[in-house]
Amino acid sequence: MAFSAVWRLANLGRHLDLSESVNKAAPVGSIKLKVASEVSEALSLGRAVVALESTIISHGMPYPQNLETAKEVERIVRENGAVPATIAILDGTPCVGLSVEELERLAILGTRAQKTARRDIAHVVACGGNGATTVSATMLFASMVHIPVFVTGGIGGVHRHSEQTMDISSDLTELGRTPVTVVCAGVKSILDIPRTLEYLETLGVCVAAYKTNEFPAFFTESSGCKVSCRVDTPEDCASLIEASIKLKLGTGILIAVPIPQEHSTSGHIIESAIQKAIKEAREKNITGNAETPFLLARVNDLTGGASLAANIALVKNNALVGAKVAVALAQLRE
Ligand code: PSU
Ligand code: MN
Repeated sequence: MAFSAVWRLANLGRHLDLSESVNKAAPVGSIKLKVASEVSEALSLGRAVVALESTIISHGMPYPQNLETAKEVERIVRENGAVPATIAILDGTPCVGLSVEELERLAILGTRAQKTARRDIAHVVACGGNGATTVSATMLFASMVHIPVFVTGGIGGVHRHSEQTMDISSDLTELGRTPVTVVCAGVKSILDIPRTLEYLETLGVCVAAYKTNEFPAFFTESSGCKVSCRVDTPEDCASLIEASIKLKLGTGILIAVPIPQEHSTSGHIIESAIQKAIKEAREKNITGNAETPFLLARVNDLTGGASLAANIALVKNNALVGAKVAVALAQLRE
């Protein structure tokens, strides 16, 4: 087993000098949290670590592309000088840093793993289940062990028609309460992008766009929505993160990186597939946490795999940027 430590959260505070805000989030008592030896070593030495989520593996992509992408993303993080820490709950134990066998297990489980947002964590732990963590749950575990940077493809947001459904992803509220920086390619246009940005403003979340003034729209580079903060280098990102932490703002940061231009050409074809998939979801009454996985899979079918290819390309690009940000942050703190 690749784990040097089975840390008890109650003790973790002493080992890692968890801040008050983290202790508040951490259950006190005998819940175990497994941290891979490579990750705990890097954390204790102040080296760069990048957290990665697991719902993108189980629910975001089909097998075997999910496994190939997960491994490739970890490789890119390593190649750029950081240690990857994919986060999931396995047999009821929250794990920070997975072995290749564990990544395979999750990838094969696919949607049989439970999609685990913050609200689901206690249930999955209590029944000893396998939980693939969404952005909200991944942020929470990353903050418990003090990993400041987290890379994914896209986050959840305010859904279209939310004025009727109240469907607003807990990823947004987590960004408002947990000090972790999420590097992503924006939110998909399956969501309501302007409302997502409004909601993040309400929650006090800094939204920064990487090398652009506009919030990207996942499959395409621009959404038509301006952001108030632009960052042009990993060092810019590191300074922003450090300032936010030193100010004890307690909120997360969203760094939105546009999809590389060569992969964004199919964006408009994908957009019409999205419209069709949303209509189908309405007709089939697919709502709640089933909606995002349904739309992702359906859009992939409708585009003959083009959306999956673009998704994989942008996740890899985010891993590259995120690793560089984590390295720049570690250097800033030396
Ligand atoms: N967006 C993607 N791919 C994904 C997700 C979002 O392009 O796999 C996943 C992430 O794990 C995110 C979650 O945290 O969906 C949001 O789900 P919901 O909309 O149910 O909150
Ligand atoms: Mn939802």
